[in-house]
Amino acid sequence: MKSRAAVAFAPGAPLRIVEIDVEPPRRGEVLVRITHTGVCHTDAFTLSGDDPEGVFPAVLGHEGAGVVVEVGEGVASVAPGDHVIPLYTAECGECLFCRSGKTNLCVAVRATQGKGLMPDGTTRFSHQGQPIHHYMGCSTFSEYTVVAEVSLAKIDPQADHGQVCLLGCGVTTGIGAVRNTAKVQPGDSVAVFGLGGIGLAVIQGARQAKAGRIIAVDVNPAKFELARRMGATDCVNPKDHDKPIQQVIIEMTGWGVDHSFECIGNVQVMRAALECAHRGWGQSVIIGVAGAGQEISTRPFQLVTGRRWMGTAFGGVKGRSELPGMVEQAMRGEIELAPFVTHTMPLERINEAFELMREGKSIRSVIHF
Ligand code: NAD
Ligand code: AHE
Ligand code: ZN
Repeated sequence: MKSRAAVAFAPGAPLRIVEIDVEPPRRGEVLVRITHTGVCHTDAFTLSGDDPEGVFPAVLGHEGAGVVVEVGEGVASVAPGDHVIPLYTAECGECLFCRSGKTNLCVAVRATQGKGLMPDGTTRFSHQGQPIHHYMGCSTFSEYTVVAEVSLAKIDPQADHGQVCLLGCGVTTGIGAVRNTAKVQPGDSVAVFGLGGIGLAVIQGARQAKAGRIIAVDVNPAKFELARRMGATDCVNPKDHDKPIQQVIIEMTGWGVDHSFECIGNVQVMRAALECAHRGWGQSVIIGVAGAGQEISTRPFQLVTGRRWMGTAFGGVKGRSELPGMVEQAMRGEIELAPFVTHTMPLERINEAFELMREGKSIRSVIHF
């Protein structure tokens, strides 16, 4: 079938809106009509060419919601008409990781996903006879996409796709990092570095967890108003200080914060986030994705004196078993999604969404088809 899609033909180049060919779903696969998709910084990161797993040409996008159109052989957990959110972290329920009860990092389709291919090692997308790669197992920048059955969360059909698409990545990642990874407790102090969709979701999660002080850090002060609305108690711009930001936060708090979260993808800020964690027990969660070849460093003494360095993917959330419940929480107003949606636009204007993000003018642009 034909599908309108925004295709990344080459790193660094704008997406091109073209008509692509989409093959029917094979065994264990599902054809989904995407209704809405957010644009996450990770899409921009991969488009930039800095992602070691970035392959071109590809249909990017991993923060979508849609409706099942057709299922391949053997698919039993979803049927045509079901409303779904595609998952870049699958949940097969059977692999070593799923069975461990310790992680959401299912490996069922991860190896081929990282190569931009379906689990059988081929692609369902082409343009003028040339193959186009998939992305993160989702490829939500195409009106019709094919994903593995294990990469679909079935959600309440009453949910507003224009909002719950953000649970496909950003909001779930931030809230999940607080609930599942850091396990923030009432009264805990928190510092959040980077106030995009991820950082603001961390703040919302911290407020839900009844954190005490929530310190929001960004070099763009335009982000502070929404951060305060989400629950930040203090907003700090590192540019307003002539000492390292970790020192500023330690001076604000006495011994540092109980939890810090890096939501940027900057390895220097990752260090600062670790070093502003409380002596003896403070923990720092890396959420941001850093470019190929970049490494983190700190003095080992920072860890010897009790700080813990951690990371999280999709906020530790198991997509098929836990995301439907988060959609319900959003429908009940327990997770607030509306403030994240600063812009909406049709697929044809998707490059504006990347530009708005780059300029720091948006939190999330939601694309509709
Ligand atoms: P975004 O671009 O919307 O927001 C990033 C924010 O960081 C901006 O407000 C920017 O002003 C701020 N910033 C940049 N440099 C800074 C600095 N030196 N100090 C303080 N603030 C600074 O991005 P996003 O969509 O919120 O994503 C954030 C990061 O999280 C990205 O690296 C993305 O790839 C990553 N991510 C990871 C996961 C995961 O599962 N681990 C999921 C989603 C996104
Ligand atoms: N491809 C990159 C890694 C990118 C990465 O870390 N992705 C996050 C999700 S970002 C969503 O916006 C993630 O979930 N990682 C775990 C996984 O299995 O991909 C690289 O460095 O190769
Ligand atoms: Zn994302």
